[in-house]
Amino acid sequence: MPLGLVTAGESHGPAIVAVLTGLPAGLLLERASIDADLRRRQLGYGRSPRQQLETDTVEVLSGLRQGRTLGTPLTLVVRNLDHKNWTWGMSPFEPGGEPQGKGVKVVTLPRPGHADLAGVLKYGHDDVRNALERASARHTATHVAAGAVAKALLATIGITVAGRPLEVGGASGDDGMREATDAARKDRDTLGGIVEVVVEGCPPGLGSYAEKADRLDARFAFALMGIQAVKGVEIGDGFALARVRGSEAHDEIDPGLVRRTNHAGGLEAGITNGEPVIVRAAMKPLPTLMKPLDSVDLETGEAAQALVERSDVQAVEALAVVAEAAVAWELAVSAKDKFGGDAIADFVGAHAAYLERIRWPRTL
Ligand code: EPS
Repeated sequence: MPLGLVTAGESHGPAIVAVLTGLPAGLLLERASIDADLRRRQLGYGRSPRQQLETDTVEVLSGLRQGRTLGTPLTLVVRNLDHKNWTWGMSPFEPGGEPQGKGVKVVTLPRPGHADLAGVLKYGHDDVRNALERASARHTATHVAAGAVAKALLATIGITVAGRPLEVGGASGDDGMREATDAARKDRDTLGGIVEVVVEGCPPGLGSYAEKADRLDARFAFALMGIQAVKGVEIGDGFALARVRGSEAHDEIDPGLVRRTNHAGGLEAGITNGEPVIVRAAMKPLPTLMKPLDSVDLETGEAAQALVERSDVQAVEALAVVAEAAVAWELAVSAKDKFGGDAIADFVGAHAAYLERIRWPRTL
């Protein structure tokens, strides 16, 4: 059975949820390592005051017993602690009584760059909130929880996945990224940035060229583009490869089947080639500015300024964790496709047998 993932939940609703299917039974999961990734996603310079309201931790509703997966759907829940301020405004049924708390006023000022305008037009909403709640990057927490499970599965076959920020607002280095963030905060503006995810320990042969959708680079692009605010994805040297000749672009093969270089980012024809997998994602500046952009009031049709809500100045460090989770999930899907297994020992055994067949790593 292939790995499957469905997520649900609104930013200020009671909780956000992920349901994972197809996991082998017997996989050891530790609450502390899932919570550590949830925490990493919340940290980072430039995060919103919302993060002081939330302490994301995982709850498990099904599929796990005493730390081991049961081979049944695994349900992960992250509560929105801020929901207590929105119980009337986000009530799933007609709330009755006097309006109180947040979310009671209809939002009619769409933010350029957010889901607001396209969302209300597409779904026929009168209140922009009905679009922005699910479009919010809050729900990346569920993907991070799922990614932590994927990393646990990949660890059983020696694969590690790590994401880090490379640039914020065009600046690199810890100090540069901080300074850029401070300057944007001072101007009541926002920033984007670039993150990189590196996979180590991956054998050749994950992914396939058989169909477009089987190509692992295509799956990474899909998974990363699906993260809020991501506008570009590159594998290995990506766009830079378009500017060099073939003699400089390709990774020559030495005895032992190792490569002299890794311009391809560990992927050829959508299949891993045994080198580290390198994937980058570019994030646009966040669309909620404290100094709002020009927009239109959807109620009056008149020029107005976009909605101002609390916002992150930048969330690039958070994206590094979310991108890591997305890459880990897609890699786990392809590892499960390749090695199968209802029980974790089957999965690990199939991986070992495969390495033996291809004699990997090659030691001459
Ligand atoms: C987000 C807006 C802000 C962010 C949120 C993403 O939330 P709020 O509207 O509650 O101030 O803080 O991110 C998170 C809550 C999170 O946990 O990452 C948006 O519009 O996408």
